[in-house]
Amino acid sequence: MNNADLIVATLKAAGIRNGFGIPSGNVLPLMEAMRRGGLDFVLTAHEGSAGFAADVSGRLTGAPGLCIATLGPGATNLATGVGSAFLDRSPMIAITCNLNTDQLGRRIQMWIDHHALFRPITKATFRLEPGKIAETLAQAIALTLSEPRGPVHLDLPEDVALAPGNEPVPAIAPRKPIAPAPEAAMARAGELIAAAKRPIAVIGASAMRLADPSLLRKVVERHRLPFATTTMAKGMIDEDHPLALGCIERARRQLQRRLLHSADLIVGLGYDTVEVEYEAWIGDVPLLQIDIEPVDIPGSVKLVHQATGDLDASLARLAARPPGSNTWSAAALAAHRREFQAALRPPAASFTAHAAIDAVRRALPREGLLSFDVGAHTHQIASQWPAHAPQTFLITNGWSSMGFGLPGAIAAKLARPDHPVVCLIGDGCFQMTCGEVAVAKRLRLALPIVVLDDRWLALIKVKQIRRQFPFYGTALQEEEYREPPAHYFGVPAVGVRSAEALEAAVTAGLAADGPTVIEAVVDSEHYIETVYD
Ligand SMILES: Cc1ncc(C[n+]2csc(CCOP(=O)(O)OP(=O)(O)O)c2C)c(N)n1
Ligand SMILES: [Mg+2]
Repeated sequence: MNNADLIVATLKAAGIRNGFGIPSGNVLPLMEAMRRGGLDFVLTAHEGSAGFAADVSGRLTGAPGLCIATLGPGATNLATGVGSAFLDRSPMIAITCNLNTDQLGRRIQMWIDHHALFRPITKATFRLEPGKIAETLAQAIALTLSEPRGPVHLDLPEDVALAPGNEPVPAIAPRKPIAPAPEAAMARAGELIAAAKRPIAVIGASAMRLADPSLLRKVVERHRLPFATTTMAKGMIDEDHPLALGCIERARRQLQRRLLHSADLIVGLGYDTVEVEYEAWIGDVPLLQIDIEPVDIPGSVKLVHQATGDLDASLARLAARPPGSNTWSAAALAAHRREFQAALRPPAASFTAHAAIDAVRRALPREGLLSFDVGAHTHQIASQWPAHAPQTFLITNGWSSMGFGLPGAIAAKLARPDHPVVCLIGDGCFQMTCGEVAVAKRLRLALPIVVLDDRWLALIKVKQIRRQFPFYGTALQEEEYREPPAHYFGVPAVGVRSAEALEAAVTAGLAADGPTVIEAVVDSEHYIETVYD
């Protein structure tokens, strides 16, 4: 057994089943240990994708996601995905395989200081050293899984990987919850909710990591609290719930703001300001914040109270408090939902982006997972897509990097092979990550990859319009649309020009024995109305 075998045995003991990355010679000892030890190495087309895939694995499996890269350019590519796990708070072990110890710091091909690179985007960065491998790994795993979760980077010099590993595999410590909020703070929170006449709960990204997500539903039902969510928290409570108001600060956000401004108390439940800062939308409405750490707000936000501590514990306490008697009527909430959903779908004779998104939703069963990407389509999807369960709506909104959707979908399908998974991305994002189509093919994943082909970096185009800049540098395709090639890397590709054809293609793609690229040629002109309202 060498140190690489010890690392692999420890990662497996932590529940990790695969690792994403791209090798070099320096990575080979670790990859060989993975092969021998039965920890699958998944070759990606780009290290950034390996990072995004590991981020999603971490969210879905409960074990840290694992990504692996070589030194220098491998590490800088990987950093884009590691940053996602950092701002979006996913558990992740990111390993860079380095030169031999005596070469570190010298002017040698590809060398850079990995610790300096990863320090600002990880919870910690460690060098793996002989005699301290087990201890360092145990510490890294405990750290990445503790709240707030986030990536830990490990640097592995090649000579260390190959040296005999005579340490025992360490015990993996059970996850320790953070301290609960003080009883008095929760009592005060309960009183404020009970006294409010028009309270609205806004569920945020910390709630994605609840051990028991059903506590959210218990809280809103107990207090009859209408609830909205941020983009990442969609599905934490089924959006078909009669108290659901939908997503805030995305498409048709003015409509949502109007309702939020009519509240007399906003109750932030696990609201992480990394997705959208409170001052962007809260106005003068008083804020009650219930989260795992003190809220980040400027003086203009009227914070009336905050309860900081383990979110499961806080919600369990709130769900047990006496209910209040607010004045919301079910009819008013239903009318708001109808108005919001109608406004997202302006009528048009053409095949619109919103019609395409609805067609994909119809084709994906309720329990299916969606992984999507960053652009105007993100806003539209976040507002109009009904999400029915936790962990079915996969996006980065803290890091907000293009390129998340396709590797995220691949990782989701690996983590949930029995669930239908669809990837839905913009054409700009597809151009950035289309090499990953070959990865899905190699893994034989039944994965429809729907590209919203609107020929623009539409989100930036909309911003050009709003700011009265001429269009420049935002067109992806200037010539007439031509049908896609028969295949990308052996993956069949089809072009569709109607909602019916798209729905049929996604249904067929879900039943196929490998991925399908479906290019939906859409008219996204309505984004100027819906996305930037
Ligand atoms: C890595 C990265 N580069 C640039 C951006 C800025 N950006 C946000 S959305 C977007 C356009 C995305 O285009 P596309 O995938 O076609 O989606 P659309 O806006 O057309 O729906 C850009 C360039 C980003 N978020 N991430
Ligand atoms: Mg586009």
